[in-house]
Amino acid sequence: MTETPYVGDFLKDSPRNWGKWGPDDEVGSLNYLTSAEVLRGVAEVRSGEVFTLQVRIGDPSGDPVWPGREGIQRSNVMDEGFFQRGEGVETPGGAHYSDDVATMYLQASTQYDSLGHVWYDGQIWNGYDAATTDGAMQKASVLPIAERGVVGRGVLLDVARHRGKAALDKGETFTHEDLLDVARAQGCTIEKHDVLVIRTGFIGSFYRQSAEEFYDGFLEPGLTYSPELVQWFQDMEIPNLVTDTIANEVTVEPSSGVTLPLHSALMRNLGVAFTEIAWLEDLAAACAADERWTFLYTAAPLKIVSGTGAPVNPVVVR
Ligand code: UVW
Repeated sequence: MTETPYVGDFLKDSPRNWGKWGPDDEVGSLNYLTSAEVLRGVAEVRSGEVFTLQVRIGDPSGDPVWPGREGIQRSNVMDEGFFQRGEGVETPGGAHYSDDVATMYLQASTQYDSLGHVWYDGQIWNGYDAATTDGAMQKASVLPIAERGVVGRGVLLDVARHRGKAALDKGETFTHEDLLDVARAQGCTIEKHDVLVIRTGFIGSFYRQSAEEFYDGFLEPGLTYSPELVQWFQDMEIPNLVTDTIANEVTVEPSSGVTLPLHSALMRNLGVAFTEIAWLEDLAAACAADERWTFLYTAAPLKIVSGTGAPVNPVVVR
């Protein structure tokens, strides 16, 4: 059996955008989303329908998370019961209130990863030193993305529907050429600077089965690395990849055995923003119903100082 290569060797010839937006850049390819791109997105709005793309926090099925992470713990620490027991802090006027406390992995719901979330060779996006993290990201955290916001023209590529499946199988892969085929079949085009929204059906399937079944032999379906695919993202100047999987790419690249190489090739090297665990079922049904697959995509992750990522509820208007 051949040994899995080190990701730095595997990607040694992969293109990089380090320095392209200056030595202090922390939002990478989101720089492609200029005001003109915002207007290009606005021009896609026809019917005024609104879709929110976050999964529910606190759903009885739990939270779909990467193995090793935990779902979100929310507990109530103040409600009418506290006041009736004399444990609430009464305020002048006598109105009562409720409070919840939540503990969560920042990657445990629909989320933006920071550009510094994944690295190799001790360097994160733009060449910043990964070691300066020191318990709190000093560079390329999620905060600059949150403060900037993300608005542009989005295109939904429904790979699952194209393959006639409710959801892709575990480990099932597709390439950028498959995305072009899907776009052709849908009668839409992928344009330069589009926010790519890719549906695999995988997160939808989380809610239709037990957690045991979902995590058994955990291997997400998704885009699979090739130099051509990375070059296509580079040529198309894709700012943001949004998918309904936990990690936006096939868990293990089949030919090399490398885990999540697109995190390194696209996020670390090109500065492509990653949005994961998106809820796409309702949006996809609407797009299929009237065969309109492009829309205004907007997202504002939470402003978490030094965050490795931040929960988000993207809003699509079509
Ligand atoms: C990992 O970091 C493993 O995945 P994600 O991008 O989903 O956080």
